[in-house]
Amino acid sequence: LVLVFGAIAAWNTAPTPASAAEPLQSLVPVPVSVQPAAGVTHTITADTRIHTSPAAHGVGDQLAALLRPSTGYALPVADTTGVPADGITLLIGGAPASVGDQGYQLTVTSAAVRLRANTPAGLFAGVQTLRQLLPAEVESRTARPGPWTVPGATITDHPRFAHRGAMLDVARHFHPVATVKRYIDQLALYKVNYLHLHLTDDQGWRIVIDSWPRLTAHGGSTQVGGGPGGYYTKAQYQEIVAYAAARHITVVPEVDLPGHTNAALASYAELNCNGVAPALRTDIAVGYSSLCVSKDVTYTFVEDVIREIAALTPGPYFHIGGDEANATTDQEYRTFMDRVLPLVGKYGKKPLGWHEFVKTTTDTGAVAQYWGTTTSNAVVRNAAARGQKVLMSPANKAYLDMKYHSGTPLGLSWAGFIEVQGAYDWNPGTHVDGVPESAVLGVEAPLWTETVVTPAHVDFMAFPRLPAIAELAWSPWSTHDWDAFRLRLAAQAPRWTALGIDFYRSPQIPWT
Ligand code: TNX
Repeated sequence: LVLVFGAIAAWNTAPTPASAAEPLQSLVPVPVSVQPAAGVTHTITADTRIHTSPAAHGVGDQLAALLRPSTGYALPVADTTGVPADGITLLIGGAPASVGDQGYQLTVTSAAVRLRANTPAGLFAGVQTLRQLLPAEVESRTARPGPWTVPGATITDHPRFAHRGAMLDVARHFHPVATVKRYIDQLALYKVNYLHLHLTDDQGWRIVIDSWPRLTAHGGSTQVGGGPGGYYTKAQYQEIVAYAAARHITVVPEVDLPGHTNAALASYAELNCNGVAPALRTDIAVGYSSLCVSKDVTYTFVEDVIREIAALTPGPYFHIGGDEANATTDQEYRTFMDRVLPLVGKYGKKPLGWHEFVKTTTDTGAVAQYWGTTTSNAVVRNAAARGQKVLMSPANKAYLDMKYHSGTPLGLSWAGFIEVQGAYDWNPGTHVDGVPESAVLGVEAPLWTETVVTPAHVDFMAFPRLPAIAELAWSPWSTHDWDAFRLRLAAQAPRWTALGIDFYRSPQIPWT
């Protein structure tokens, strides 16, 4: 009996909290296909070995590192050329073609666990599924009693969208490397594969640019509310990029241009049309600042910044911001983008930006990030008609900085309150008129940080909405079912607790 995704939806029509406790029915994001092997389980023991094909060795080491602290087992990882009869085997190759370059097939029998994919990224995604099939205590960093039992099944899975993103605003409040790494770990568990870092804004510039050192020395010295701010050295930034890459997450750097630039304008008087540097700002107003579009030094500055950051960026995108440029006229905005977008290409990157910018270019490699609150938008509709791709981040659905309800202690509410069901119940492939699924590159959940200061704040705003958005980005729409999702989400909570994630206990979810 093969339960394809349609059958899973049917299977979940009469869910009970007891059935949701079954790990095969508790996966987030829900897989494409789950075929349970009734009555079969596999138990990881002190004797379990991890066998890997050579290209899978790195993911095997990551699986072992994940399992060793809680199990207390040695879990040696060794290369194999065959398919051993026992233990956990990770193989590159031999997965069905349907899983593509990001999917995997996981087979659990009483004798063995076998995970196959066509790429290390696919294997890594499969490891996240295996992780969720183990008891939540597997997330503990100290030894737990187990038993470490996995339900028998064959799971065949691949993502709906290639681009599954999250954004962290490190400009409004600076978030140190450790906080970003913690977020990366959380993203990996839900198969998110892009981390967009909003590195610059009116209140702070957060990455060293060697040719313009005052950007961080002065422009990085404060933040919203007037705290000390901070910034990443290039070495620290590279540490983040490498940490993400090891988890198959690509960092997208954003330098917000030409607005949202007060920190740069305050650092260098010559970037201002009047030649006068404004004071640093620690309030949360938007739309008042702009680089001087008519000065050549502006483009020297922008090219230096793009060149230096592109050199630290293995990924394909450079995010140029482009939002809320209310201090420039439409013509100035176009003049600016006409000069800046080619610079992104000059340094080997594709331009990504908040959707406004895409009105200035017909480049089909340019990606528009939709952040509007309506389902009809001429800029993105026209972009899709021209063959450009859209990244979906509708503010009234996907913004993790919106309050859950009027009493939420953190967050803003300009795009509305977003409870868990609101974050989950929309379809990225049909959300905006004239932007069909084929024009949608993926989905991103942005976390702006005007009110988000600590790692606990990040946890509270991201959980449980981040997993909801991650499921929209990964799982086929045919699996979409709020009644089933809320039970699967509830079953994730013990895992968050084991990970030390202090989540919002939404009354919409039957937490156990
Ligand atoms: C709008 S969304 C902004 C940000 C704010 C955010 C707060 C967008 C492209 N710009 O500058 O931080 O709202 O929710």
